[in-house]
Amino acid sequence: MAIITVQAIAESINIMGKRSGGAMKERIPGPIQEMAQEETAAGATYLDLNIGPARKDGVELLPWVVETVQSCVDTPLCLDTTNTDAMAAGFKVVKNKTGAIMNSISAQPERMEKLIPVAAEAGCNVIALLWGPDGMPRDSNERASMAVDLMMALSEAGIPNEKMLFDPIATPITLGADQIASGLEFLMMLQDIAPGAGSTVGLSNVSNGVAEHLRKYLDRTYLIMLMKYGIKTAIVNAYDKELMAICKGERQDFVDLVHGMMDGNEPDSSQLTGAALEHYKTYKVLSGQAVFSESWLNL
Ligand code: THG
Repeated sequence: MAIITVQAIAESINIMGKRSGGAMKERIPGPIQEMAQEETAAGATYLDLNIGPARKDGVELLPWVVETVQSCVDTPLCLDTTNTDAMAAGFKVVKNKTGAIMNSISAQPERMEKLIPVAAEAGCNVIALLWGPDGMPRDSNERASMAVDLMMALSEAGIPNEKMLFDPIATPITLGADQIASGLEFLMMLQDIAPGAGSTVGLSNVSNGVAEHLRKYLDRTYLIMLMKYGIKTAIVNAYDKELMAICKGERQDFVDLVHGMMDGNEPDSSQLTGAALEHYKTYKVLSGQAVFSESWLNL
């Protein structure tokens, strides 16, 4: 089988993060610059700079974070905030605008109105988040209809499909495997909806609420499942070396195992050991063939 890779959008420069959050609030460049260098060295294609809602000082904070990072690395940036004024202010100082990502435009009319002109002007890539006026889509059809709305509005502004990254919104395994299946189903439909468009997902959403030491197993196997349907980018923890190896196409044996199972080929699990067995058990849970509990790897 052909080698598949995923462009990693490194998630750790984040207002909620231990190292980066305090540094952002206090405007201390050092920790943020170190993280930018570490994430870049780990193989990140983009650096997500997430200031959250930043209601008070976002228009000042995001440009500061952008300039802080740009002064030490050339890695393309992914600006992540729900504050539309901060997003516009951040893009003003981005050096490589056409290589950057706006994270994100959702299917909420006021966000579309404010941000689409900013994205069109910058010529950047855009994450089209499938989150509507009524919140989270319930199934793949609702995802498809939101995707059509977003694609039409982006196209009208002159943004080509190739600059769009659709995010079907990953949901935690604790909410059940049906929602996970519906996100995957949407990815299967994407090239019919928006030919040439890309995709992304906040990977670690899948393991939200699960004990910290177990999260990485869910994230890694889920990424391999997304790769079957051509996920182009993913927002990931670049400090997880094994996950980055999957992104870089260096774990072909595990990709073949999980994709084989997705095609209905049941391996002889008594022959599996180590990480292969972990992927096997985790796939069973993520696909809904086994019920999720925090002891899934021990069963
Ligand atoms: N889709 C899109 N953008 C997104 C998300 C998405 N942006 C935000 C989020 N989801 C993805 N980013 C993160 C960033 C950090 C963590 C998870 C997702 C995270 N942080 C550590 C934790 O909570 O354990 C804390 C790290 C620390 O303390 O340093 O998990 O879905 N388009």
